[in-house]
Amino acid sequence: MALNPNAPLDREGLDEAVQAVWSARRIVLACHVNPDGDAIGSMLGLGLGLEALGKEVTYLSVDGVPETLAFLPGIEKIQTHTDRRDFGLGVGLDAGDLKRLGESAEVVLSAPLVMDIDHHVTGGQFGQVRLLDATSASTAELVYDLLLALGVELTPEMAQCLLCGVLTDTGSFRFSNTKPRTMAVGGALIAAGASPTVIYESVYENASFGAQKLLGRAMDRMARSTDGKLVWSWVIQSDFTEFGATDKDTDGIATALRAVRGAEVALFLRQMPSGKLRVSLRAQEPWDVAAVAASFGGGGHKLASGCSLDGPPEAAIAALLVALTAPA
Ligand SMILES: [Mn+2]
Repeated sequence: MALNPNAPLDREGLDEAVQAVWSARRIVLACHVNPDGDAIGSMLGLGLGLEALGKEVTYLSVDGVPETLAFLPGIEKIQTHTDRRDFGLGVGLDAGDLKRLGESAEVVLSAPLVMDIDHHVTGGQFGQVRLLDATSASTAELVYDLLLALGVELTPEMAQCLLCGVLTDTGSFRFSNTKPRTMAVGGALIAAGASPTVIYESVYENASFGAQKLLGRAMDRMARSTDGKLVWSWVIQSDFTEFGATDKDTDGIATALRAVRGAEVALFLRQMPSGKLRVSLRAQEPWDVAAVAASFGGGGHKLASGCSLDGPPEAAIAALLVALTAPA
């Protein structure tokens, strides 16, 4: 029954969220810094739905919209900043905590009623109204239920924005957070007019030439431990310059390292303009790369962490490998 995507899940906070929307005429929505497909997609999907209900909606993303998401309908509505403080409801989406809303946090908090919609539930919850579910694969799925509960009829535009959130946060239905209902909701969104093809091509087949060349350099430099469990690579400033690439263009490299058969921990180092090396560690169970990152003054989660080290890359890698293979 919970599979039925045409009825909202009986979620904690859903009734309060519906009441909050009905209580306000002017609503400000804000997503997190460095926004991803779920941040922008869930914000736009919700906003378009609220506009269909006659609400006046302001959309805030302090870091704007990444080029790969510029295809989403309604993208032109998004602002990086507003001076308005006359909102009846402030909503933060996909943020984890208030700090991740950046300067938008102050705008959201200026409203008499504040709502948190999120699937990151790690202690940073905020607002009087909370639509939170850590088992949901995406914030877009929570927004989907809210729109259903509000009686909004999904347009193809809303559906496209929400499916973008669902697809990007599940790695196109491949990650372990993909549940039967995730796919049921995906199906309902496609039935409402969303196009997975357009989303896929825009998000995943839209890399810059420089980004692909940089990936090639990193793959060429890739090395591994004798047992094959540790895989590493790096890029330095001259690589960025040679290919006209930016730091953003390194996004998929750690994942590509992890994709090597037998690899359990991927170390990816990228040199910043200051010369410092930023280290990304991506692991699978039972590794704990948070502890390794912490020993170098960094932090993160058990399976994904980061830290900064001084160069050169070869020496930094050697130090990291010692820390990784040291008996606990
Ligand atoms: Mn998300």
